Amino acid sequence: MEQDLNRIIPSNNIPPDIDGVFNKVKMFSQLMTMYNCAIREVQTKFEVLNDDLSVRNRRNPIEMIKTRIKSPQSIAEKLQRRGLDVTYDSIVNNLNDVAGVRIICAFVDDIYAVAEMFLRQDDITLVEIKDYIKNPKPNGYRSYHMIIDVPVFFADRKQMMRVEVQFRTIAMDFWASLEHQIKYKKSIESPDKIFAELKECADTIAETDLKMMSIREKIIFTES
Ligand code: 0O2
Repeated sequence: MEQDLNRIIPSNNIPPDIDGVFNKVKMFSQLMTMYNCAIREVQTKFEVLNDDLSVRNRRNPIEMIKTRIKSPQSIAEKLQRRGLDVTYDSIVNNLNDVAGVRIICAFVDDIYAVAEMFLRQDDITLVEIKDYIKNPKPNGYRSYHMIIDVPVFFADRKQMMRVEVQFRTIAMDFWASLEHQIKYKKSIESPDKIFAELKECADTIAETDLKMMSIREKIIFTES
């Protein structure tokens, strides 16, 4: 154990407030556990909705659920970018997306239907909606974002925890994943051309999503 600690903090460089440092690390780790619990609550709610809808309609509106906790580095970068302190309180008060749940649907109208059903649950508090499907970003990004508070029952208390839920179609998710990877690549040849091509792809994907929806309508309509 002592050896492990020496690897993290060399013995000739121990900060005078070492207990304070360890206390902060412990509090940060507890906070991340709380966000993880909130993710599990939200994930379960969507799984239940999906199971119920698949029995009723013989079709799963949700194709996939992805979850993530923001990394300590991304948390610090986002706060610093906004000129805010990197502290426990600052994380809780200023960041909406430490806990993230991504709902991937096959069809655009499933996104709105599932989002509405989720919001009807009386323990969910809606904080904000950003509809980047109706109002895409200039780069072509499309997704339906929802910031919500969900109650989590811990050993000694109930606490509302903030979670960002992003809804996308499979195609929008494919696009966003690639765009995200490219954005963080330091050395791209002719980036303007690539971003223009990506914007074109985003528009084609949006058109295709609409066509897929109309094909599905025809299948459902003509099903015996
Ligand atoms: P990561 O790595 O996914 O965590 P807010 O969080 O609401 O206070 P912000 O960040 O402007 O403020 O909110 P917004 O615009 O709703 O974006 C939040 C998240 O949406 C981003 O988180 C991305 O996950 C996703 N997103 C938004 N715009 C784009 C985009 O142009 N391309 C891609 N690929 N994803 C996007 P992070 O923290 O940026 O990243």
